[in-house]
Amino acid sequence: MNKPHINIDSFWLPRQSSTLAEKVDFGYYAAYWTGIVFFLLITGATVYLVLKYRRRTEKDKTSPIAHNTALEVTWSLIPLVILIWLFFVGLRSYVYASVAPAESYEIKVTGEMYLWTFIYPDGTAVVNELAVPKGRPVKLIMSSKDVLHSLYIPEFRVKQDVVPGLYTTIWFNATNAGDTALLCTEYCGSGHSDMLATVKVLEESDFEKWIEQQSGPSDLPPEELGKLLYAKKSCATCHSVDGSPMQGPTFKGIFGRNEEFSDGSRVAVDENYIRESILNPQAKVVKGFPAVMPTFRGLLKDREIDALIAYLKTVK
Ligand code: HEC
Ligand SMILES: [Cu+2]
Repeated sequence: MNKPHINIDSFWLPRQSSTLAEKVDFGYYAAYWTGIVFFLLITGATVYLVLKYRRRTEKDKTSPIAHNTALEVTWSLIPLVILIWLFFVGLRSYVYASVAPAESYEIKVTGEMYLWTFIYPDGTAVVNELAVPKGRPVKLIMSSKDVLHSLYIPEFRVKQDVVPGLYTTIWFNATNAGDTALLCTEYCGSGHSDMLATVKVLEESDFEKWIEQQSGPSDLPPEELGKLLYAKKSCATCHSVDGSPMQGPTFKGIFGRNEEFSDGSRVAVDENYIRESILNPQAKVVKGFPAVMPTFRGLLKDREIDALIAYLKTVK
């Protein structure tokens, strides 16, 4: 599988790909340059004064200056004004990021160990791929099925915890067509670093087409549709087809295999067992593997499950 990647075009920060990014970066660079200028002023003055007024002879004495009101007022007021300005720079983008426009396109997001599911207004559910229209506000309404996760899209400068039993939201308006990365940024377990998704920013017309295509082109033979779904629905993050063990057992030679479960029982893999494994994965847990497979109930249509079964039969 291709790992989603982040476009970098400056030394400190990723590419700006949302309307928020510019505002956040302005705040970042305002604080950054303020820091640099004052560092140079203060250490510069310190070094200069230490050298200039160093004690040269035994008789050298500093003149008895207690204070200098004009100087002290100046060096207090200027930083005060700068700090107040920085506060408003931050406040402005915070408010902008907090309030989604009323006409936002809403997508539901579920985080779980270790994948992301995105559910569109028409009920289309997509795993580990978030397609969004370019130039239109999108609001994510997020929750977690298990532990604390956090959704982070660096190029959009948005980040928010995803919490079980609670809805949190973020919104963005994407400005660059193309792919970028979405990641989980709250350590959530052994598969945390695989909890990645691709964000696809599409032109409005391509976006409509993408939504239509999600259940797969209807004229594909079942094995091919199954192969497509294996990659698209994230099965590939946990199941290999070449025999190598990942989070879950390999699909190589799965059909007809005599599988042993953690309770010691056995079953020969057939259509019903595969269907059950997809819809109710905890019913039979393969020996030697943790019971971490998420259920795909409600996320795969019957036609898609049939296609996956047809594909698994071909993986020898
Ligand atoms: C987060 C990782 C993960 C994802 C994603 C995942 N699985 Fe699994 N799967 C597992 C694990 C772990 C097991 C073994 C434990 C168990 O049986 O529950 C398993 C078991 C299975 C089994 C039984 C395998 C056997 O050898 O008996 C099937 C079939 C299966 N998964 C199909 C799928 C399909 C199809 C998808 C995609 C739609 C998928 N899985 C996505 C982790 C995952
Ligand atoms: Cu996570």
